[in-house]
Amino acid sequence: MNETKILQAYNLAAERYAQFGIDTEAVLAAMQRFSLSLHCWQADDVTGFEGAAELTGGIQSTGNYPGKARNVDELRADIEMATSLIPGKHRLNLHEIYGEFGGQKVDRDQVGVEHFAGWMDWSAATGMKLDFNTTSFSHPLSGDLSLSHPDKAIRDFWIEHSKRCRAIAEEMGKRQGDPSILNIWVHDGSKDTTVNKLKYRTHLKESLDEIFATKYDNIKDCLESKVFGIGLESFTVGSNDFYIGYAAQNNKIITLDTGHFHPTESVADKVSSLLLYVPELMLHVTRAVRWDSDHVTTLNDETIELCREIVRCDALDKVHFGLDFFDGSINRIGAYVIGSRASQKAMLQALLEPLAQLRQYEAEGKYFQRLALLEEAKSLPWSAVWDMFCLRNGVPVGEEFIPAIERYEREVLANRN
Ligand code: RNT
Ligand code: ZN
Repeated sequence: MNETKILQAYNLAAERYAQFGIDTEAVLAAMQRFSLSLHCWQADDVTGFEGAAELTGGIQSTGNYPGKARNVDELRADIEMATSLIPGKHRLNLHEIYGEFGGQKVDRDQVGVEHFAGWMDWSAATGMKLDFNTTSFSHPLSGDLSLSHPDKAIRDFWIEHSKRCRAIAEEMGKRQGDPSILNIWVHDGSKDTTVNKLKYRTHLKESLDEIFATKYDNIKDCLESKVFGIGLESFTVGSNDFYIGYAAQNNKIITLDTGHFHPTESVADKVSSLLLYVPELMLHVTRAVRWDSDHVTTLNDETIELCREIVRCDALDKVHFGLDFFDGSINRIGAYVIGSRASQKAMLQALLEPLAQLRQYEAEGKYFQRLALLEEAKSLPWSAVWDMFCLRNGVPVGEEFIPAIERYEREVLANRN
C-alpha cells in the first residue's frame, strides 16, 4: 500500500479525533503496549506432543485442513510466521501437553521444568513471554471428572499435575522477569441430571486449596469457568458462580472465555463487576457460533464491546488478553492472524472512543446525544489509525497479509503430509 496515502489518511484521522480531545499518538503508544497472549493450540487443533489419539474433555476442534504443526519446530515456525504479520509484541500461551518430552512417556504427574527448558530458551530468543495452562483433557484419567473426582487417587493425580504446572510457570515467570499467567480450566461435569453437586464442588474447592497452598511470586493464578462441555451438558462443577466465589475469597484472577456463557449473556458487562472483587482478569477471546464453537475471533460487536469496557474501566493493565479458538477448517496460521488483528482492531476502536464527551452527556442526562454520538463514533476513521499502526510496525497493511500466508502454505505447510 502507498505509504504517502496512509500517512495522509492518518493525518486527517488525527485531526478528526483531536476534535474530541483524543490524541491518536497516545492511542498508538497504548496499542504498542497491548500484548495478546497467543494460544499455541490453534496451530495443531489442541493435539500437543504426547501423541494423543483424540481430543477429549468436552471440547472439539473440527476441520481437517492440511498443514497442521506436528512437532515443536513446526509449531514454533508457525507462531513466528503468524507474529510476523501481527503488529506489536505478543506472548505465547502454552498448554502442558506441549512440553518437549523427547519421545518419552512423561505422565502428567511427572512433568517438570526440564520439559519446558526449550520453550524458555525460545522465549528468550524471540522475546515472546510465556503463559501456561494445566491440561486435564485427552488423558486416560480425564473421564468426566478430574479435580472433583470422588476417587481421591484420581483427584491427587490432577492435584499433583496442577502443582507441577504452577512450578513450571513460576520458572517461566522468573526467567522472563514478568509473571506467567497460569490458567486452570478443568472440564469436570456430567451429561445428565446430577444429584450430588455439593460433593463435587466441595472436592474441587479442596483440590484448589491444595494446589494453591504454595505461594509463588512469578505467576498469576487464573480460574476459568464454563457453562457446559460436549457430552457434559447438564452440570459443570466449575461454574461461573463457583469460580467467582473462589476467586473473590482467595484473591485469584478470573478467566473469562467469551464462549463460556449463555449465548445472550454479555461478557463485556462482567468486567466492571468482577474488577471490584478480583485483582485482575484473563480473557480467552473466541467467537462462539451457536455454542462454544471456538470459531476465529472477528471484529464483531461482542469483541469491540469487551474492549470498550476494559478501556472505560481504565483496566488495560489489569486485563490479560488471551485468545482461545481452534479452527482446523482453514489455514491455521491465517486463523491466528485474523483473530489477533481483529482483537487489536477492537481494542483500537475502544481506545479511540470519544469517552469524555460521551460521559459528559451521560452525566447531564442527555441520552439522545449519548446514543447519537455512540452511533457516529462507529464510523470515525479508526481504520486510518490502524493502517498507520501496521505501517509503523513493519507488518502488512490491510489485506496484504493474505498473499504472505498463501506463500507460507505453498512453501512450508504443503510439505507436511
Ligand atoms: C475449553 C476452554 C479452555 C480450552 C483450552 C484448550 O472450553 O476454553 O480454555 O479451550 O485450554
Ligand atoms: Zn478458554
